[in-house]
Amino acid sequence: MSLRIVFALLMLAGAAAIVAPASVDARSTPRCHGEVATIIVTGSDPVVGTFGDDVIVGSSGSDNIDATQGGIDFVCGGNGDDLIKVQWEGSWANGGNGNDHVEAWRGATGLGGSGDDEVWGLYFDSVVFGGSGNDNVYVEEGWGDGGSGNDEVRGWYAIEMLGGSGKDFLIDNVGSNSDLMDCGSNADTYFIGSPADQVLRRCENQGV
Ligand SMILES: [Ca+2]
Ligand SMILES: [Ca+2]
Ligand SMILES: [Ca+2]
Repeated sequence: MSLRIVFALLMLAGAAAIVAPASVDARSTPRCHGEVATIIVTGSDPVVGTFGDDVIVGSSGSDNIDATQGGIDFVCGGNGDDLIKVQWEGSWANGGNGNDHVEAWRGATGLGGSGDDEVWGLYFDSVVFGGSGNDNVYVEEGWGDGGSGNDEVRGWYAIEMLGGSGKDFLIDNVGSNSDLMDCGSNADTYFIGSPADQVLRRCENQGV
């Protein structure tokens, strides 16, 4: 092996040694919904997003995160019982572990994650998911999915309400006009406010 090749190999080894720590750092940077965090919550005080696009990662404790100011925001609550609000289409929030309260406003998407969560889709066209656990999913003129577990899915002018697996209770409130109520697997209970415009699937027991 010539000296030139040995030198080249040593240079390559050196380059690898320099690159390796940087790639480790990139992996360890907190992310939410695939994006690098712009705000990392460290304390217990309420955190308010900016008027621009935010990527907010909660602490391991219970966080209060309000990302309704403006922009397209991603919020990950992580562990703890979190209170999270996001607004506008494209914005996205996931409560993560714990019993979270997630609100998705005006076209945003909200996920409760694991745990027994309360997930609200408010002010038109929001999409909300309870995830695993026994969740309460409330949807106003949008889409709601209880996911696994025994959930209550309640709609006001909801477009679609899904129970998922588990014994769910789906309530189409008086005056609602859901296109579809699918209670999912297991024996579910449902209540409908206006039967004429309702498509029911896999809903076994009508409540009174
Ligand atoms: Ca959480
Ligand atoms: Ca859940
Ligand atoms: Ca369910």
